[in-house]
Amino acid sequence: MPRRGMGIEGIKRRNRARNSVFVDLFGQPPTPDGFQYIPGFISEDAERSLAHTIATLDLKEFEFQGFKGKRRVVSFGWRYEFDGGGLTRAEPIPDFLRDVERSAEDFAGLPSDGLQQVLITEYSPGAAIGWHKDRPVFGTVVGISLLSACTFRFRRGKERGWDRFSIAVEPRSAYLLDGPSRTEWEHSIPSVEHLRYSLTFRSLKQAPRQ
Ligand SMILES: O=C(O)CCC(=O)C(=O)O
Repeated sequence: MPRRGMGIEGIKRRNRARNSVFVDLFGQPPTPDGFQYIPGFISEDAERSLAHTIATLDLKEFEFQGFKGKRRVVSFGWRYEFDGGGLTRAEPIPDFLRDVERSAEDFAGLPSDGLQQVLITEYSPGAAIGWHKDRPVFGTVVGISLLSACTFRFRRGKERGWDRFSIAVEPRSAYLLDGPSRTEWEHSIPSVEHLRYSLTFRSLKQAPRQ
């Protein structure tokens, strides 16, 4: 599903080179270690087809300890219940996500079925996600964006204040959260202007209870 050409390894090398040039020239804060970004990860056709199917799914308002968020979600493979339920089995990852899942596993350097969970999130205009780290039961995260762009922000506490980094994440792009970008930095997305879907694939770090 990723575009043919230089391949994921080539794109990763190019991005690393671009990031270091960016830092050298403009003195911007460095990209959090373990974070990688690939624009144009999926084609327009794939985006259209994924968005079309996602629009038919039974998405529910995100619930966190009794509060409902403006974004709507559905999980496959596993779901994380924030009311104390923790990690529980969900419907298997459906066939329409299999190609993009394989591509995400390649990007993360994981074997087939190395990403056992996917959360599909719908951000309608005005929806956001606050500062957080993904739950420790999860390992690597690969996020794929559909339909519209957002600002993906990072922050990490230091003695006084925060280290910060942010990047415009475009539709059809993918990002990888691994290493410190996953475990030391928090991330958030401020309110989006236009409808956006994200597919966030995750590996499981801890053996599930069931
Ligand atoms: O929408 C995204 O790309 C990020 C989603 C996210 O941070 C999360 O579900 O924990």
